[in-house]
Amino acid sequence: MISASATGLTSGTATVTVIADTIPPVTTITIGLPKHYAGNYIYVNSSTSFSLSTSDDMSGVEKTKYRVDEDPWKEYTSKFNLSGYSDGAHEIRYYSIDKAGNSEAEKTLTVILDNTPPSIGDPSPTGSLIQKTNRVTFTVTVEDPGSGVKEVRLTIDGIYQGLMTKRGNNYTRTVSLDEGDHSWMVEVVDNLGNSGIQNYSLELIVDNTLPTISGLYESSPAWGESTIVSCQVSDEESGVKEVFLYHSTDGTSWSRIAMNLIGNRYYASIPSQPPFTKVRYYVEASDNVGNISQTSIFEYTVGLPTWLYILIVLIAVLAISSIFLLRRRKRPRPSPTPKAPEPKPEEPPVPPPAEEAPLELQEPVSSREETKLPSEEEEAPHEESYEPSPGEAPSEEEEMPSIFEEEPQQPEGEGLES
Ligand SMILES: [Ca+2]
Ligand SMILES: [Ca+2]
Ligand SMILES: [Ca+2]
Repeated sequence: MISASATGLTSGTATVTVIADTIPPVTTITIGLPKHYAGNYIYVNSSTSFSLSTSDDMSGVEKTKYRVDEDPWKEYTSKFNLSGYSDGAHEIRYYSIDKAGNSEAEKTLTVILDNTPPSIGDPSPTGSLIQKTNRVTFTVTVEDPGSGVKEVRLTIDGIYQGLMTKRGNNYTRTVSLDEGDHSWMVEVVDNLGNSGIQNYSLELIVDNTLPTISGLYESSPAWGESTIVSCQVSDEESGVKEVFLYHSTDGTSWSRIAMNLIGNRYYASIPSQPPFTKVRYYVEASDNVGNISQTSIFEYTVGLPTWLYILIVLIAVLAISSIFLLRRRKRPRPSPTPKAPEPKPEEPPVPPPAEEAPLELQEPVSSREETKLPSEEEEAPHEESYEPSPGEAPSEEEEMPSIFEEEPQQPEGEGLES
């Protein structure tokens, strides 16, 4: 009860009801744009505004205060931002007091400030580009440690080409270009709209011509010798990268040997193969942009070495000459056959023994001797062996071989016939 008195007033009573305000006000914070939520993190940049609104149940709001990190408390009058603060995490604390003096407990909002556009690196291609086709793949690496990369845009010669596609940290896009000079631009944007631009230049040279292989040479191989293959290779645009020699002995499986440039020719050797082996080979050359040319398939047969040919010829010559020599040695011996005329005078008596022989065979003689010595044995002892045996027997043996000769026999046979 409250009592009051004043002069001239009649005393009386009045009742006033007082309601105590014991509930503090409630303050909420609103984050403006731009902002980006990622998991539990809130990304903002220095243009992002923060506003605080407060309500109180009874006595009304007396004031609202806030501070950033450990800065002094400020009385909130209008929205604010984090301009002037460095990138990274920041804490915004705030509270209000009502007119009854009730103070709200401090509230805290943590945000990550990101004012930095994504970084752009490893641009490709730049400078002079020689390649097989006019399809050019542009590549850059783009990173943003803050709110993250949102877009990477490609512009060539002032014409927007579209977004580049992410592959790991790389962003690529393939475009068809004419040969010659070009400028290209990459524009990057993060999730808060922080953007950056890089410009590059490029000269495109298209090499779609194959290397030229000429002057192919192969050493004529023989047994035990490797085959040296050499050739010249040239390429007008990107230049010769590699030259390989392929060879096969069965026509299906191929072995590859790198050919080495010595002077202005490329060389490689095929290992030695057995004589009469058929070896197939061809040469393949590539330029620095991947154009590949091949020769047709060539074939050779491994021969015998020259020294072996010479040896064979020498052996043949020796063999022929020795045969001639042998014949010559045997021919002079027929000359003693003049001695044979000596028996010739005795030949006339020969026919009679031929008649006597059957007579003797009919006479008592062993049967086995009949077959072996039909007429000569018995004739010989009768006429020749008894008389000339002491001195002439050896001469007969030497004369025997002369019988195998055809010429000496014929005169005897003729004599017999006549
Ligand atoms: Ca209150
Ligand atoms: Ca950023
Ligand atoms: Ca070429």
